[in-house]
Amino acid sequence: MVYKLHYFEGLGARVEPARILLAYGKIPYEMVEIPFEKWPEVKSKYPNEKIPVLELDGKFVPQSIAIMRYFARKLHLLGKDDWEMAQADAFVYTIEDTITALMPDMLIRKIATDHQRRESRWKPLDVGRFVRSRLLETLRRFSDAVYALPGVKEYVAKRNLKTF
Ligand SMILES: N[C@@H](CCC(=O)N[C@@H](CS)C(=O)NCC(=O)O)C(=O)O
Repeated sequence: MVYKLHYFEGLGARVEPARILLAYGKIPYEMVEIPFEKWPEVKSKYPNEKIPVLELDGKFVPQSIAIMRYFARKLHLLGKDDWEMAQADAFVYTIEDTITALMPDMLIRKIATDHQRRESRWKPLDVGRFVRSRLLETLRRFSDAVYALPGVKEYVAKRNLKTF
C-alpha cells in the first residue's frame, strides 16, 4: 500500500501542505500529476470533481484540509489538547480563506470552461490589502519555522516545482 496524491503539475497551494507533512513524516507516496489539458477528461473520476485527492488502495479522499488533517493526526501534530487543536484549526481556516482570496485567475483561465469562467466567484485580488495585513507577517513566521524542520528543510531544498 502506497499513498498517491493526485494534483496538477507544479507547486499548488492546496497540495503543498500535504507534501510538506509527508516529507516531515518521511511517509512514502507517489504523485499523480495531471496536466491541465488532460483535466476535463479525468475530472469526473474524482469524488468532488476537484483535486487534491488522496488515494489509498484504490479509494479516494478529497478535500485538501481533510488530507492534511489525516497526515497531521498520524504524525501527532493536531495539538496536545482541545485548546491547542482549536488554535491549529483557526490557523488552518485562516490559510484556507487566504488561498481562496489569492487563488490566481490563471488557474481558472487554464482549466475552466467559458461557462465556469462567467460563473466564477474569483474576484480581482486586493494585493495591497493582503501585503499590509498582519496575516502575511504571521504566515511568513509560520512558513519559516516549518521550512526549518528536519525532513521539510531537505524536501524544500530539492523541490523543483514550477509555479502555475
Ligand atoms: N475545498 C477544496 C477545493 C479544491 C479545489 O478547488 N481544487 C481546484 C484546484 S486548487 C480544482 O480542482 N479545480 C479544478 C476544477 O474546479 O475543475 C479543497 O480544499 O481541496
